[in-house]
Amino acid sequence: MATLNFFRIATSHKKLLTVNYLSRSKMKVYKHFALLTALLSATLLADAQDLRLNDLEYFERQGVNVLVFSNSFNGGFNDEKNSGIEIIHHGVRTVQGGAVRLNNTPEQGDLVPKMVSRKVDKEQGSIEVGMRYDDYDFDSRVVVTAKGKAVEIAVWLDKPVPEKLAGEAGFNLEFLPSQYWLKTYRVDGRLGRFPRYATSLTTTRPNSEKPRQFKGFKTYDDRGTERFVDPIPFETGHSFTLATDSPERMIRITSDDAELRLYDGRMLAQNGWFVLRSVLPAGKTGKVVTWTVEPHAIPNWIREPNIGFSQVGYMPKLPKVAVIELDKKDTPLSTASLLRIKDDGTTEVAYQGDITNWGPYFKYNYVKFDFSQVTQPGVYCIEYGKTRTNDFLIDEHVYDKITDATTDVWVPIHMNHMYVTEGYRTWHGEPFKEGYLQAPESDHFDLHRQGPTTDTKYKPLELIHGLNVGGYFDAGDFDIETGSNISVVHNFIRTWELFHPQRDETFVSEEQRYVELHRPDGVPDILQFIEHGLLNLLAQAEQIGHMASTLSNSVLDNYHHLGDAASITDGLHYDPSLKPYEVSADGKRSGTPDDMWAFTTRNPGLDLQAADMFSAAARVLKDYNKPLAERALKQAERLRNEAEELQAQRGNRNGNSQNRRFNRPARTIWEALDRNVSSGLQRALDSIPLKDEAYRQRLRPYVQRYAEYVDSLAKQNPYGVPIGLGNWAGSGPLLSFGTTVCIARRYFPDIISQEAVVRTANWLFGCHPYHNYSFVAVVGAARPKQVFYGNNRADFSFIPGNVAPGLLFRKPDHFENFDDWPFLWGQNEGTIAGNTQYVIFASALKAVVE
Ligand SMILES: [Ca+2]
Ligand SMILES: [Ca+2]
Ligand SMILES: [Ca+2]
Repeated sequence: MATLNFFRIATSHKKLLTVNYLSRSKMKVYKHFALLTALLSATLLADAQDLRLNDLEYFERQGVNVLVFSNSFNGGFNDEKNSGIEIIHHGVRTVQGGAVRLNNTPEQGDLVPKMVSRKVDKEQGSIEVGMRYDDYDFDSRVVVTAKGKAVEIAVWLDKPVPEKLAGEAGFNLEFLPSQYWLKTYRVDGRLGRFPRYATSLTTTRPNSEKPRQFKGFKTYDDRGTERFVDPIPFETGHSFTLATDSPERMIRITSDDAELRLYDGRMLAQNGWFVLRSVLPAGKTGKVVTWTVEPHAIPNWIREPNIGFSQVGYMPKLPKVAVIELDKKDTPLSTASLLRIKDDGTTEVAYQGDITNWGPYFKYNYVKFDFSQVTQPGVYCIEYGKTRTNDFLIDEHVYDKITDATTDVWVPIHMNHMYVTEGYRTWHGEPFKEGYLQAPESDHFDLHRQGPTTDTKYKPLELIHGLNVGGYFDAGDFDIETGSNISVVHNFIRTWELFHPQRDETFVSEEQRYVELHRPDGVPDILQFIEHGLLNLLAQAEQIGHMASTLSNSVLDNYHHLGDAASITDGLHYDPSLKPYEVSADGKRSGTPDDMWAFTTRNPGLDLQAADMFSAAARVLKDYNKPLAERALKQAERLRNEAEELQAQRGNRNGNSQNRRFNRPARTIWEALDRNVSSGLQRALDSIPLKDEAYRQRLRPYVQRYAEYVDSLAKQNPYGVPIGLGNWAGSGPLLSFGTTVCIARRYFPDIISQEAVVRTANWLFGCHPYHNYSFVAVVGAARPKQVFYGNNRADFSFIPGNVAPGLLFRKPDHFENFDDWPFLWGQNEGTIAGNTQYVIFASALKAVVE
């Protein structure tokens, strides 16, 4: 966010006082003195303000929210760094993970407690949460009670810690590294500074002492030592003040009955947080650990207004409305200004207009500033009170390049089984040279499963030839999700058929398994992208006989790989007759069980989805690559016949009807529209070029109904787009909405307004809650997000063209998108299906506004 002007005034009275007395005129001094007096007396009042339990069942005082299991741990990936006791400190969720945990620095894959009860006692001002570890038959309770400006956190045990967990179970609280590193702390009077880099001490201990991990998987490769790495605290004591140099992050934690130990979670995992913990005493029951936690509150803190606008800018003729997010204690101003930045660097007021009220939405209040009447091309910024935005363009060409980074950079970097290079830089070598093994019956850590039969001719762990070709890395990980890859090819086909983009900026040689960015090779890239996706999916159909559910990692310790995709596995065939880490004399096999697996349980619904895509791909590729088109057609027909037969046998024909929408007869399009116009309209619109005028007329009332839905969104939230409240932010439904609106506008401009068309783009490019950075690392944005959960996230970087899921909702009323911490996938991970969906949306937007 931009500079916190108000906060600066409110926090540095002393400094201001000195500077002002010395350097300003008497009048100014008087004004400042009056202001400071007002602030200081307000401060005294605010000091009397204690943490109280509010109606949303969290502890609140101005600038501080303490949440107690408003968000509980879910089994998805276990520790998602989004749960337990959390603190939202001056608007930023900097503390989470408060719970009884079994590790010094828990990571993804470590066990999390199940919340078995949550009792809110308004009278006492306390929340009690019951926690359980089924694996160890271990129950505990945490009681959080407001005590003045602090909360007391107490751990209660009705039975002692199980013997196996004695010395391991403790109460943990985690602090966001990017908000604490380089800040100072004080421990029992000693000073220190949070490290920017993970460099504290560790020890190793026998694996037998390691608390069990998720489903018995191991997050680490012990290289045959049979020992795991355990971090050692870098500070211990009874009284901690964190961020003594930073009022907005300062927090004091004390405990009389337990030692506090401070660990660096990044020692084990780049996404680790700073962890403060107290080990639970062995053999004791009752109140076993008590902490007092006091987050500092800046007196009368009011959050800086967040002026949402499009960082890509605005086309002159299109509507231009900024949405300004305000603290509920903030008083809305009556006007805002649009400033024009002239060629000599000075600014002038281009427009001053009224602020209109939208109203409250979750924890903030929203007003709008409409500057649509400014149409003169130029460089502008918005000024609202003391807050001034960065600059942006009003220009005819602002959308010209909005797909380029995604198609030229993000997509080719995610091509699997290829060497990918850009200028001097190699993004990755050729991954998975040893191919894929038949998955044995297994559960999986990335939500997959191999059933008791393989549904193939292969024995468990037998090599399935020919699968290491084509396909796209899923997202921030490197597996091939078949469903996603089918969507990807569909998305490229749709892009091609709707827009015929001839752009050629990528050299792709399937023969050389080589991709070079920014080197044209005479072939439109989209055709090569379709071909590359198709190659893997066809190999699945041909080699396995049907579609695999996924091609994924076999061991958890290489699933969280960060770095060159070619080094995830050793490239050698796994040979169980060799010892782990041993390589055969011919250098082709190893005893390291790192080969990827193909999960092959047959799903006729997925086969039908693939069959539809194969038919469409054959249509598109018939002139460009005839042999491949013929293979696709052959598999389409075979898979369709077999899948229909299988479904008939299994008697669940209707269960998968939804997968067949793409090629469905018109009769069912109307059915789909009658059922749900907002989800059915996109496919119906896609058919318009193939149909007659009567079809278009029949569609009209549905488009009218859709327009009513679009209008209703503007009443649901200030941004007028669908906002997801799930554990993964809502970019998928949002992009689908945006695309439908654009294409509906293309065919029915009298029904769908221009205002509706720009909403999704504006949201994606910066007009959204929390901050105003573009969720897309897009060319043209003045301020794109700086970190994403891509496969280079450990470098606090991103891959150009990525589209973040965006705004993550945390119950009960908080939205966020971290821009200094990439590791939360629900808000920062771009996926191959989502990003190719973005290519369609952005192409549709460009086409409709031209
Ligand atoms: Ca995945
Ligand atoms: Ca090309
Ligand atoms: Ca291998």
